[in-house]
Amino acid sequence: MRQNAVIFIAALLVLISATSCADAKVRQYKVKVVNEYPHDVTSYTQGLFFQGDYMVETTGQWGESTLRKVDLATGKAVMRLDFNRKYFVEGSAELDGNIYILTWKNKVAFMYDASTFEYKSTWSYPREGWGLTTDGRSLIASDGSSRLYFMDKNFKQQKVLNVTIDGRPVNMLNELEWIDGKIWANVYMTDLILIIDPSDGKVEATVDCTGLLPASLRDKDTDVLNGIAFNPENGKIYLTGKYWKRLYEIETVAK
Ligand SMILES: [Ca+2]
Repeated sequence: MRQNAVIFIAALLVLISATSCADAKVRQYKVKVVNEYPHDVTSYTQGLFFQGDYMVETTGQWGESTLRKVDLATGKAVMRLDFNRKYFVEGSAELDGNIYILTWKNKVAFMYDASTFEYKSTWSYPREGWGLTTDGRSLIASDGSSRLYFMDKNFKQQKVLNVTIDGRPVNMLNELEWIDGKIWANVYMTDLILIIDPSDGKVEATVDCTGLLPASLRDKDTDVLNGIAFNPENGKIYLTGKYWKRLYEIETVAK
């Protein structure tokens, strides 16, 4: 697995560097840290989005899966739900007053009331759940492939978007966030985020997050970048990772 991951990342970097020559339209950004906040190191971040001034986060792993409403300044949960250890929770998004939550391999998705965290429904789900976001009308999900699945709020599939750079598919799309009419997607096991045009799946820009979490804040448990949240009320963008000690407000700058 680890060897496959290294090969995959190497191939991806070759693809992106080749693309930057072949297709000048793919813009390349890096990140500038504007603010940093504490992040719960027990949080294996899978889903991240804003609800008013609060961050909502879903976390994965068997026996560690949670839904949390988090105070940004302290990183502490003001509301928290713990899932039965038979569920490995993945991405999450809020649509029309409900929070939708995917699971990795359980083939179910959950729906909770967004303000009370009251359980509402369990839906059958046809594939692995990875990331989830919404454009305000559809749920948009990844499954670790290069495809993004658009579904209505009853999980009825509306369309499948194939994500490509220079005509070639980009696999391992993970955590998602709808930002200003574009889809931002983490590429799993890399420091790379893609900015995707939802109309045709073409990657318009890449955001290189290398070095975002400094070595001084990493330890043996620190895992990969995963977690993108946008606060539409102030336009701020936040990033974190699995078991990271920090959550960052960032801006993109040309590379
Ligand atoms: Ca997100």
